[in-house]
Amino acid sequence: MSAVGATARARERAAPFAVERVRRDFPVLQQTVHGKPLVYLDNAATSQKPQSVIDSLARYYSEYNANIHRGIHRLSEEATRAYEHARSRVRGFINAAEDREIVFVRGTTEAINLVAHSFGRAFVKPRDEIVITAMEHHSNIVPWQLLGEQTGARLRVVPIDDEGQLMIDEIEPMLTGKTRLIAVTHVSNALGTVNPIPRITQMARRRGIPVLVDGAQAVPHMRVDVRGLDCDFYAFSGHKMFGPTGVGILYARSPWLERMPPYQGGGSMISLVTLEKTHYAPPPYKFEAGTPDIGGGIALGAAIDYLASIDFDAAAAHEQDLLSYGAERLTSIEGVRLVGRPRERAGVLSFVIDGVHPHDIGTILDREGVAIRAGHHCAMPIMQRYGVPATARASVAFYNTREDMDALVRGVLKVREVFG
Ligand code: C6P
Repeated sequence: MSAVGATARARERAAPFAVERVRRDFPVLQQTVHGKPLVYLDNAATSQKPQSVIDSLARYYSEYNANIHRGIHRLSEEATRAYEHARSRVRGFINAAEDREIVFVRGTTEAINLVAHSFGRAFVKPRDEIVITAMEHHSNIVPWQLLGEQTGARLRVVPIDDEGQLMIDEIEPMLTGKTRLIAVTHVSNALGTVNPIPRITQMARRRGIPVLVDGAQAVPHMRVDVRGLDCDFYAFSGHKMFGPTGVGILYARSPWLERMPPYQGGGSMISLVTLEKTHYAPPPYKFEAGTPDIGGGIALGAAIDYLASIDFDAAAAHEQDLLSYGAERLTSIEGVRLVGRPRERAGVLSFVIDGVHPHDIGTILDREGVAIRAGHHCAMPIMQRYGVPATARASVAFYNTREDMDALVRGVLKVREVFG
């Protein structure tokens, strides 16, 4: 799904998606809220977890809980094996070349902070420039501002148009001898825009500029191939892709990991410590100080196994159907306006209703059993760009249905009724 045409072709090719069957794998979805069947449309904030992921966590804690890379006893060996197996599953999932390019972190936020600290400390100097875009999540803005304060580097910001598309032609003139990094989201969490990452990496590659991609909102919705994208860094969170909270991934090309200094010091990231000097472990361990979220890492592997067990292309096509159906139905309601109409969209429909604060939309929908997010979505510059304080955001996963979109629309009609 890297272009409109590709999305349309995927839809044509894909077999119908067995949504009712996959819904049974997600225990949370089987409940009522305020006496109504739960309609969970807050997947961009965090996705629900299939039973196999929950079982994987429970199995680790009930059968082989032990610290990893340290013990020589059986449980520790078993936990280490399972954790490293999960690393391999992640490598395959994003088509990285080697396991050592996969660094376990807490989530997208920590992954980007790791690069800002480590890459930033080693390679960014006063008056250097980091290029970001106007549609970034705060996680891909604030770490670069902090780096700027510490180093004297400055940010250049690629603007977006009224539809919520990146103004791609503005990028090339921004790239100069001072540009140290381009940091760009793959999919906007507030608008749903899918950005043309290969075009950006092509421009960057010609000038030897590395590219970091925030993949938090992409991995749950499309096949990601880091080598196909040709990016240097790719960050994502386990909890948005049907895995647990507390674990995420930084992919980095191994030459960078070799050259970058450690982010944090402590246990596990060393090969030899004397009171005078420390020799670091090779990547990825150099960047994994302290005891990680072992159960979480293993369960992230289980989430990838789950995704491998469903027809992912059919799931993606099903989501596209939900988004176009939902967009059409919502915009047919008087006073409802979508914020962002990108050519290619994933996951998210952001909207506002004339004269109603998005928080009121969220509250009324909740009484109908419909869970959405209302607010600035940790993307305040986007709200400023569109001159709104907040939006209501419905975000889908493959387990949502057209009936869920109908429930959303019924709820929005109720909002209109209440507010006249
Ligand atoms: N967006 C949302 O409701 P963490 O919190 O580290 O797992 O992910 C941060 C993050 C980074 N980039 C993008 C594009 C994101 O969407 C998010 C998380 C959630 O939109 C919570 S604010």
